[in-house]
Amino acid sequence: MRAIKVALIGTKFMGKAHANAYRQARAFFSPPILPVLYLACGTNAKETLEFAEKFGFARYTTNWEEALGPEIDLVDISAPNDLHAPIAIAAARAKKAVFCEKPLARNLDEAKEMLRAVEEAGVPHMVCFNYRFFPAIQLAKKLISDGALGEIRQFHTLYLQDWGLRPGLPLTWRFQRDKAGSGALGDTAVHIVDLARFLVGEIAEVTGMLTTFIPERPLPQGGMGKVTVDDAAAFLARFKSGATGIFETSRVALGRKNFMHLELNGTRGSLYWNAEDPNWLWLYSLDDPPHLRGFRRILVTEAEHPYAKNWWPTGHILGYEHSFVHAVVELLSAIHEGRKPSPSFVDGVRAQAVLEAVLLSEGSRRWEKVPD
Ligand code: SOE
Repeated sequence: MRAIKVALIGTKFMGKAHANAYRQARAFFSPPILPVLYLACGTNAKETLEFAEKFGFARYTTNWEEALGPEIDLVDISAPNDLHAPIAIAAARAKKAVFCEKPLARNLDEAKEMLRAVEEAGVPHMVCFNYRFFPAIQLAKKLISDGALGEIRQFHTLYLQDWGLRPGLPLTWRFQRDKAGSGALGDTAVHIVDLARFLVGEIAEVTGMLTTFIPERPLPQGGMGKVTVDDAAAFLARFKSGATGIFETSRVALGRKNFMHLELNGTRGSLYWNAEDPNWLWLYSLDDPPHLRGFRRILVTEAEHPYAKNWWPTGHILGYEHSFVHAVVELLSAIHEGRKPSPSFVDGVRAQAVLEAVLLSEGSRRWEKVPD
């Protein structure tokens, strides 16, 4: 059984989600390649040691360049957005497989540079758009691909959170353009843009609106610092297929925690899903006899459903962390089979191109084409 040594850079929210995913992938999916938690990289030595001990990494460091060492096979980038490009480019040049958190980069140029680096190096590359890997989203994809919804006409999506309202929340990297690239646009809208591409298809043009409701936040050293990114983003989209899309995201929508809602309306059926209740997929189908038509909810935990048989008996539901396990299984399987993992850096660039067009339209107050 082949094993690959993983260097994980980032020990906060995403670092925990990824470390947990490698451990659970081994335990529940017996992947063809076994991930070995080899090196944990963080910024604070004490915290990184604790993280390494909790998750079972062989070594830890506060110098991410140690991830380029000869013993490492896979570099997992779960660090803030401004580190995605330098780490991915260096890892590619060191011939490592690269698994990068979303958004791929802070902007389109940086994303393209990262794609060039991994393609020139010929290394496996994947972006962690984890929401694709909820069983219900995989089932939705299958229904759409099988034509169960007919032609998709409309895509409506909200991704609302309210952590940005936490009293006294300091000016962290997520609120600084030079570190994050954008605010809710690149942090949460990027997920629903990826799901739109996954479920409906490529987006041709957009027109958008970005808003910063809270213009400054406390600095750790005291005083206030200027917020240089959006708290909320909303945009309209026309897909290349002719379908229409309405997107909205916010990190200051009071009362909404991780409220991602997707709805697709087709000519033969419609479906909707919500990330806060992720085991249910709601479906309306003209294939049902007229007297039985209505949105019905499917509990996506049957053995026949994606991933479900690897976990628990039917009805024993899954959660947020399982989407990362499934993403890791896809990465390991793709590496084993010698094929491109999906979604790859190409998907990361395509999503970044949509965000770039929204940013452009905010300035131009016009519809903007999504660059190819
Ligand atoms: C914050 O908005 C955040 O942690 C995102 O960065 C994640 O991608 C999302 O899954 C949960 O919310």
